[in-house]
Amino acid sequence: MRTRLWAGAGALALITTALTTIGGPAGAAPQSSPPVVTIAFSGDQATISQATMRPGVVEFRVGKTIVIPGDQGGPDTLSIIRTDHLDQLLAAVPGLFGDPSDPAAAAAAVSAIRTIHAIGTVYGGGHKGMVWQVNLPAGNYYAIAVNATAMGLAQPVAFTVAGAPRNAVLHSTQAAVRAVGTVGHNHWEFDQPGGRAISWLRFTNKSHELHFLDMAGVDPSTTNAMVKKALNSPAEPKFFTGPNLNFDVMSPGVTVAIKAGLPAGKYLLTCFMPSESDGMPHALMGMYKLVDVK
Ligand SMILES: [Cu+2]
Repeated sequence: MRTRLWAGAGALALITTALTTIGGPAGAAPQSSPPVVTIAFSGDQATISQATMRPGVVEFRVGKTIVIPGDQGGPDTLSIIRTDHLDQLLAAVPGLFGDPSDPAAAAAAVSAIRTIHAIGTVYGGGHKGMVWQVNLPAGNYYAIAVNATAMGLAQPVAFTVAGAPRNAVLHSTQAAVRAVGTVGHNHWEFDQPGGRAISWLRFTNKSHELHFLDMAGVDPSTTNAMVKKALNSPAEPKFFTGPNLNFDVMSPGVTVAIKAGLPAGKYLLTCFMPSESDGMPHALMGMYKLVDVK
């Protein structure tokens, strides 16, 4: 299985953007609807529909994104990052992309991810069509195509969160995914109380490392042994069925509500961010889980 780091570049064969654009019924309306903020690209410049907003829940919608050229290229993701050290953060990103079986590259990945963790907070991100809500505290922010910007192909856009706090309640959800564990020992939890069809999914990073969420439909016959074998093989596994939710990197302590109509079936949860312990992609350290969506 080909692994991905900072979920934007690669794995395009698995991406079905339609999945993330299908919304279910609105469900219970929040006490006050959050501002809807569109992030997109115009040429090589990221854009945002409002440059200032008050602290509280914001609903982000991803419009046109930048396309990275080449065999491993394709449409990039747009992420929301709070930092006072953008240049330093971007300079660390290429360090994530080495071959983890090379000790020098693994050490570089450890250094890179620790730097990014220390100087920024990432509030998620996604491909074109992705919609999510997140509670933003006051601070200096950027909407940024992380991979393209680190490659010199794109420019981020700054925005500011300041003023009196607003509503802090996220959209109601029908299921929850949590990344939990200590550094080097991350795993997934999933629950769908009541078994109602999923139109919004809650994703919480309760761990101490950064993670992205890759939730891919798999054949009902897929077993943990088959996943483990695939993770240790360069070949593409045959168990993927098509539906795929890719939600980009999120820092510890962050919770989002993602608008995603997930058809019932078996799914594989993975994350391939390099570990702060040894630079290995989390999934290869056991951060994968098969779950049944009702
Ligand atoms: Cu991870």
